[in-house]
Amino acid sequence: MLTVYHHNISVCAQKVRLVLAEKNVPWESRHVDLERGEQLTPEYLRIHPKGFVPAIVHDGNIVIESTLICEYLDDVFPEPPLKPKDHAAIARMRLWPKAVDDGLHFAIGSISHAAAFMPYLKKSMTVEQIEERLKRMPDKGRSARQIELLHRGLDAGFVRDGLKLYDKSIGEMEVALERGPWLFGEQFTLADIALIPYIERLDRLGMARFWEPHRPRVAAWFARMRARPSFATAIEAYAPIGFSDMLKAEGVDLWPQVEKALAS
Ligand SMILES: N[C@@H](CCC(=O)N[C@@H](CS)C(=O)NCC(=O)O)C(=O)O
Repeated sequence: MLTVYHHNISVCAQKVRLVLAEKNVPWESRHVDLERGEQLTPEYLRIHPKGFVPAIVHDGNIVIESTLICEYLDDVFPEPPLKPKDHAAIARMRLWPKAVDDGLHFAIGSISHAAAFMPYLKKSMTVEQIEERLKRMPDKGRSARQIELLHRGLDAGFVRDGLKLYDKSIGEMEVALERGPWLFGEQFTLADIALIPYIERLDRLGMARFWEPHRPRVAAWFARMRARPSFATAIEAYAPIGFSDMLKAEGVDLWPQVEKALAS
């Protein structure tokens, strides 16, 4: 029995759903309502003490942290394998999920909040009300960052750093894709799964110019990824439309601001 605690547009949850879809493993869904703070209930904190999605419970065993969950699922459900065979190659492949955990995850959170989530909240709340709510967050460092996002948007220093990190990482993807259709050559691996939600989110935010038109291999990789049945099952089915699509729908183009941040 496999239960997955997830959220429809969480990038980390998307990775786990992608692995499950690639392996065609049945699972039971527990959607955690992050907007209503369900991740902080005592029941959920018993599963994930940090109050994050995703988490899985497999035959009574709890596994947390999306990268570790993906690895676990690949070990327990080996077909089709999502890792190379050779140990040295596995270590190199793991540099991609590590890059996500070391920086891109933080970056996409900041960029998404600055570009779309904060403007979305501002539609129903005043800046003062949002600030009041953010001040109540238990993690004071995070609270301070969110307040900075609220006021400075894409101009906040750590958002600029996130945009620059993305630019560098997408440049590295373009180079890696010289060797084959996937990040690790001919084989589709956990490296592709680790990155796709983070590229998909940028696309939804209207920031495809990170790779279009000057990084054609990344563009082709993204198109190949979107054509896989797992993309429809694990990503599109859960978020046909979300507030990350708001900018495109409203015709807002943040690219001039992104370009300015990248040049700063
Ligand atoms: N390193 C963790 C990060 C998990 C994480 O940041 N999850 C976000 C959604 S993508 C979350 O649950 N946020 C809830 C919150 O911020 O309260 C992982 O990869 O699983």
